[in-house]
Order: sequence, then C-alpha cells, then structure tokens
Amino acid sequence: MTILKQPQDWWKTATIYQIYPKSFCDSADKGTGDIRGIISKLDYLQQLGIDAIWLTPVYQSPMIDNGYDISDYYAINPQFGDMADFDALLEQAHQRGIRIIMDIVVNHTSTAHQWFQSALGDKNSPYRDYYIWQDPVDGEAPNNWQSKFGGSAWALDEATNQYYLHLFATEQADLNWENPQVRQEVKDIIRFWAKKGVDGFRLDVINLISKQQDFPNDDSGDGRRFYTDGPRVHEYLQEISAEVFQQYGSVTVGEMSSTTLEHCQQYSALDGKELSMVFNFHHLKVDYPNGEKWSKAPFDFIQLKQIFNHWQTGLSNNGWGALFWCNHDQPRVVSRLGDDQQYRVESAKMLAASLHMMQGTPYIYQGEELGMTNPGYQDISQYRDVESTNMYQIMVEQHGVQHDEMMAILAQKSRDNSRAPMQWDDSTHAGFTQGTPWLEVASNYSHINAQAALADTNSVFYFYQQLIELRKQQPVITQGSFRDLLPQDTRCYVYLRETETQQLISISNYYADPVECRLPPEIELARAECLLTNYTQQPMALSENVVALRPYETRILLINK
Ligand code: TEU
Repeated sequence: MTILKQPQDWWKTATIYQIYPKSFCDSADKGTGDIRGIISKLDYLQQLGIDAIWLTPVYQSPMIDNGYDISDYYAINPQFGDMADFDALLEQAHQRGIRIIMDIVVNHTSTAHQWFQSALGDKNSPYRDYYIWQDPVDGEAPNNWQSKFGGSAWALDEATNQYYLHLFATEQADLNWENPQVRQEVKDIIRFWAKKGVDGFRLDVINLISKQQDFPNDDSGDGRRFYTDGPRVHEYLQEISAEVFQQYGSVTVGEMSSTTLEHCQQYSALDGKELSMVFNFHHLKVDYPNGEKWSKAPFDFIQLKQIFNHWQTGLSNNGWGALFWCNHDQPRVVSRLGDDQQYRVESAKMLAASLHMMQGTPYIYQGEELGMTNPGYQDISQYRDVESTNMYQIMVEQHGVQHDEMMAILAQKSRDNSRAPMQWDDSTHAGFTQGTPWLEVASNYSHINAQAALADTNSVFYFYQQLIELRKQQPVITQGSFRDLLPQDTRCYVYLRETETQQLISISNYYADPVECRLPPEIELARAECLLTNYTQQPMALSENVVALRPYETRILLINK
C-alpha cells in the first residue's frame, strides 16, 4: 500500500475534489456510478491537479438519502463495488499523489442498521440507548422540532410507544452521543478506515451531534437552536480528535449546519484540538428570501460580500475554512450566481477566481470544472432526491403552492441539480453510463463535457487547473490578510490579500453589464502584474486607478512589494 507522507498542514495549499459516486462514472452499464468508474478517471483528476478526493458515502446503505443513511460502516455498498475495489482506489489514487477523504455520517444511522433494528420495539435491547427516545406528550410527538426534510423530527415506535428522533429522513435515526458506547463505536469506525490508509474525513452535520437533553418545545423556530452547536459538541470533537484524528494525522473537515463564526473558530482552531477546517453555508443562503429555501429569488450581492468578509476576517489567524460554491446538496453555481447561457464560460471562471483567491481550502464539486449547469428538469417524475420529493408534497398539498410554481422552485433549488450525471463526452448519456442513468443527464452535454473541455485551451477546466497551481505558487493566497476594497460596490467584488512581501488583488464583475470600478489610491495598479484573467483579448487599459471590466470579467493581480 502506498502511504503518502503527511507534511503538516498540507491541506492549506491543497485543492480538494468532491466525488458523488452515484453520478460520477458507471463502469458496468447499470445506470449508477461506481468505484471502478472513479478509478478510470483518476488520470483526468491528476491532470486537473487536485490534491485530494472527498468521496461521499460508499458504505452499505438502503440509499434513501443516497448513502447518508448508513446501515454498515464497515462494508462497501455493492452498488458501488466491494472492499477490493475500494482498496484499489486508495492505492491508485495514492500512486498519483492524490489523497482520499472519506465521508463519515455519525449524527445518525440508517434505520436498517442492525443497532437500530435491535433497538426498535425493544426497550431492553443493548442498542436501545444508541438512539434518542422520548415518551409522547399528550399522545403526540414530544416536541415540535422539524425534520430538515420536512415534517416532524420524531417518529413513533408503536411497540414501545416511544418516539425516536430523526433530524433528517424518517429512515435516518439520530444517534445518542451522550452514550459513551456510541462514541466508542464512532472512534472504532474511523480507526478502521484510518488504518487502511485513508487520509482524512469529512464529518457530516457534525455540529448537530449534541442535543439539549430536556428536548424543549421551540416556540420561535424549528428546534435547531436546541441541537445546533449543542452543549457538548466541542467536548465530543476533542475526544475523537485526541484519540483518533491526531493519532493518524488525518485531515478533517466538519460540515456545520446553521453555525456561527465563534463556534467555527473553536472547531477549526489552529491548535488542531478539534478539526482541521469547517464548511459553513451562510454564503449559500443569499438567495433564500427571509431564510426560506423553498421560494425563488435573485441573490443578494451585497449580503454575499458581507458574509464572505465576515468569515474571511473572522477565521484569519484563528481557524481555517473550506471554500466552496457547489456540492451535492446545492444547485450549480453558474446557474445560480452566474449566467449559464450567454456568459457561461466567463461567469464560471469569474466565480471560481473570486472564491479561490480567498484564504481557506477550495473544494471543487464534480463537473464544476466544466461549468456544468442545472439540468432544467420540468417534470416531477425526473426528481429522485428525498428532500425534493418530500418538499413537493408539503408545498403543493399542505401550503397550496401551485404545481408550476413548485416546479420552477425545484428547478432552481433542488439538490438533484448537482446530482445529474457527470458529463464526460458527447456520446449517449454523456459517457456516464451505457445503461439507463438513475437521474437524467442534462441535455446540454453535447457541448458541455470533459472531452470538449480538454480539447479547448480556453475552457473552464484549464482555468481551474491554473487556479489550483496558483495557490501552490503564491504564498499570499494561503497566508495573506484579507480586506474588501469596495464593500459598497453593487456590481464588483474587489478584495486585497496581503503579506509583508506581496499584495494580491482579486477583481470580479458579478454581472453581465460592463462596469468601471475605482480602486483606492493606495493600490499601485501601475505596478501590478496580471496573473490570471478570463478574457483572452488584451485586458482593457487601466487608467489611473480605474478598472474597466467586461461582462463577468475577473482579474487576479499581483504586486511584489
Ligand atoms: O447535509 C446537511 C444539510 O443540512 C444540508 O445541506 C441539507 O441537504 C439541506 O439542509 C437541505 O435543505 C448533509 C449531507 O450533505 C446531505 O446530503 C444529507 O442529506 C444530510 O447531511 C443528512 O445526512
């Protein structure tokens, strides 16, 4: 087994690529992707230049939530292959210098897990206390907490007349972290994978593991304030970190739902006592009017900048963040914040540059490097995601939203937007499968695909390749301080990264109209070298400190002091 050296903090200059295996590449004509399919694309990933792969769950699972409902943490789902395939992936990736980060889902298990099966209907089961049970209140659920996928977060176990908690689907029962045996099981699971040579872990909704133990009713919300960043979460993370992560030198990224900067400073504190870095989602709620995901709205640009500024300055010298626009739960960013028609290539590159020049570790979600778009499904039968199908029912049947309106909302917001199969080439089903794909391929695959991107030196792919390389070459990207130079500008995001020896300026026009922006006089633009831009023609002349930007134009400038 090839083991990669783990120089300290290697992940600070790294770029990580997220693979959603079900939608990546099918090696066996069955319509769903698999591990062998991933292995066949490692050369492609090496060419892109990424340092590590975050693999979303490939464990045994009934796939109600596509693997986020695990029924056996020690086995590979046959849909994806077997343990020999997994070992081959690890070996083949390592031979190419690519690390593997596994997704660990331990806020909950599948209700098909043997622990839950033993606990269900039996108060005396040794596994009963692995889960969270409450008696009914007035013959109803113990409180009004809502599932993230809609409806009550409690489901009744009729045989014992107690409810179990499920913050996600009914088939995803929350584990009781108060029970030390549960924590022991979690450590054993992580150790098993770390011993195999896995390089790190992405921890699913890890800030939800500690619930307030009196389970109060929430008279002003959906209950999240009683389990988000909960009372013992830091203690639990420190325990696992000391006993497992630090022992193996694993990189860790925690997915933090509805979190705060203060908690994230502690989760990702530089002493490494909890996690290496954190994902937060505040910047991806700028198109949720009044915090409501299930309605359509343009994004709030000023708010987007304010959120980035808050997190960039707040984590600087304090912690470390993951930088991302896309993942398997989010719509495609080029459709969301860019223009997926006329300026698809320009806006995909601009969004990439504007994010990748910040401090943190960038994550690229499969297909983002091609500028893949939302697939534009028009029929409810095209959706597969449990959240989307639940929400369709709730919104249309209970809230009286019109079918057409809900279809338009799903086309903008559904998680299936990112789960549409990867577009490899212009053959049938985009080269993703020879079978019938489990989720339809976007019809634009004939021109948006990896093969076409590799043949075009101006493609989004090569732009990402350059961003990945730049991060390794220019220490200011990893180390520099952060300052928004034009916080009031309603069209452009212009920020400065600075160390004692370098200034890096990221300038981006977030809109399709040309715009001029005036930089503060202390920036000596005449001395700047342009490291990267998304227009091939000569950049427009800079007059004094005014920069003229074309639609979605982005420029990365460097000034050596
Ligand atoms: O997601 C956590 C989470 O809360 C979401 O991003 C969720 O999809 C969103 O709130 C719905 O509006 C993680 C996984 O990334 C997701 O795929 C899983 O479904 C979820 O946990 C449960 O394991």
